[in-house]
Amino acid sequence: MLIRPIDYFLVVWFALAAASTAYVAWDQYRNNPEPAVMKWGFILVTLYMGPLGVLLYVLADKEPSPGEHETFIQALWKQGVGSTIHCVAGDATGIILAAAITATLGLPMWIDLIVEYATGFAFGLFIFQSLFMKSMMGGTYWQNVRRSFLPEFISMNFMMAGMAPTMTFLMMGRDMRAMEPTELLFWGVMSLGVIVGFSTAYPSNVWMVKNGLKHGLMTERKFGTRFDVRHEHQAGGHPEGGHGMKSGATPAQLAAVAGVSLFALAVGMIAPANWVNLRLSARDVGGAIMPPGMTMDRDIPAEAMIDMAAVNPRDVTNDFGLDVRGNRELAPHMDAGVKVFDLDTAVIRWTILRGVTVDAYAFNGQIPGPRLHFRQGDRIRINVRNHLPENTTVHWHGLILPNIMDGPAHITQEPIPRDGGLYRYEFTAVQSGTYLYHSHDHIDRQQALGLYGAMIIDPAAPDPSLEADHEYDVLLQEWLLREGLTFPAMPMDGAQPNYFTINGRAYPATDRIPIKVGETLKVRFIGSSNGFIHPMHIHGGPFQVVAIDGNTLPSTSRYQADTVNVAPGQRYDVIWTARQPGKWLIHCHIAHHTTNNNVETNGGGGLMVVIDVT
Ligand SMILES: [Cu+2]
Repeated sequence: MLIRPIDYFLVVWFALAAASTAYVAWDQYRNNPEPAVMKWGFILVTLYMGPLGVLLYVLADKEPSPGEHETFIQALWKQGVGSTIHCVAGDATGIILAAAITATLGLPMWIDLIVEYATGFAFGLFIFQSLFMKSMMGGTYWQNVRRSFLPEFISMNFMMAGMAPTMTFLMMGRDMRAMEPTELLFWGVMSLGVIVGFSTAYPSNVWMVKNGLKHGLMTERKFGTRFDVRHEHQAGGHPEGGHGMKSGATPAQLAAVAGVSLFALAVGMIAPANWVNLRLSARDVGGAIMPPGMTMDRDIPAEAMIDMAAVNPRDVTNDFGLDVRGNRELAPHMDAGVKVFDLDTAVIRWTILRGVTVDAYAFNGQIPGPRLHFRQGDRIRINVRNHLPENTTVHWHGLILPNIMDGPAHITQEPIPRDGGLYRYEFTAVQSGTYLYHSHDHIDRQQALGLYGAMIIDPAAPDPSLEADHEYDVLLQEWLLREGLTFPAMPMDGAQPNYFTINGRAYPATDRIPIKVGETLKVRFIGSSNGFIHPMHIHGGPFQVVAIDGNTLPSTSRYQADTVNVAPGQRYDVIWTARQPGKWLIHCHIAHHTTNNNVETNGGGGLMVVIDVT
């Protein structure tokens, strides 16, 4: 599933790479007179470098017309290309194979890099250089290994000096799908790594070809083949003595170049550890996409990344539009005198505003979760089934109940396993008033992604002083929506919210509350928000605060106010009287919280609801 713009680019890139490779392979075998090892070199490099491989091939190596290959390839820059192709084809193949295997094994990034270097070097030296080049170089296999060691070492070092930091920074960057070989992005990073590695290895290859330390491009016209355009004595390879590898480089020059190559390698492998945490592995964080602007340094633990990561759009099981509301009252079924509620968690796509959706964690496919409404004295059972991609629990905020039913993960219970785990919460409601339930496992992530709902408990004996003509619940939440992905909003760098909802909607998609002049409206403010305090204000005159955190205030303690600071976890029950006709607002008084992505639409956004008084 393609979830980011880069994914579409990569599909195009790899389609081009496939077409490029097919063209080079076809043209090499059909039209180009050179040894098989170079044909394979160009084919592999084009697979990794896509259209750039074709570019190098036609500019430096493809015979312009029959019989011209020998002269066409003579320029030193072309010989350098040939030599680098040769190195990159072998080394990169080893590196890519090693990267795919180490990622699958879940090894930390720093071990990855070392294994990749060793494998790339071994592949290049023992297979591509010494084995495939044997007929070019003459001599025995082990003579070739000895002769190729230093040139291969220099070229490999410079290549890895470019490829290693490219891989490190991109794999451990914001989109860590790049660490997973099952993701297109992993292969995209490998391709870019090869391109950068080619560029950093190229200058040393030019120097080595010039000084007879490495082969560049070659022509091979086997007698009797279609490439046999010359006279017989000019055709064929070089049966003895290879290409006359006489080095013009002095030992001092060689030592200096090799030394610098080693230094470049060390910098490329080690320096990135200043910025990214190389102790992490694909298994720790692979696949996580981090919010833009998040501080990612070398100390940041995998757990922090997982908690702040985007909801994976591939986990979404259902998609809801503006026609579906949250906070819908859930009817219990009775089981031997117990009121039984069923709550199911899942990942859904939820519309908070026309054209704006979030990927959310939800109870029963709604944000907020269903309204659990029962009576003081009721025996309650709540079956929580977990279909999230992670463990969860539920806490019944403010209730007096047995400790084992309280919900904190690893403290009073083992978390409910992902992919279908079940936990039965059962208790008797001894209190009454406005309460909430919410996740108590990785709350910072799960509650911020939507795992919360209202619990309304009617008093055993009705209290007319708490009643009003109308009731409205206000469940608050913040969202972080960037680049089409939903991240849990937190008061943390890069995780600050940009959308705000009341009952799962941002103004102007929030409800309108119709009432008549002289009628009363009971608003239950519920601090279901995860990390932000909202000073909630009602226009059109003061309200009376009648209950705080579910506790009814005695009549002497009730007070008039027009703003209450609703902190996470708090509840305020207030009764407001419609004194004048018109449109009266309920809104948060942090002005930024009444915008959508910092845009004001139709007079506001976010935490705003209109009371329509007629
Ligand atoms: Cu606010």
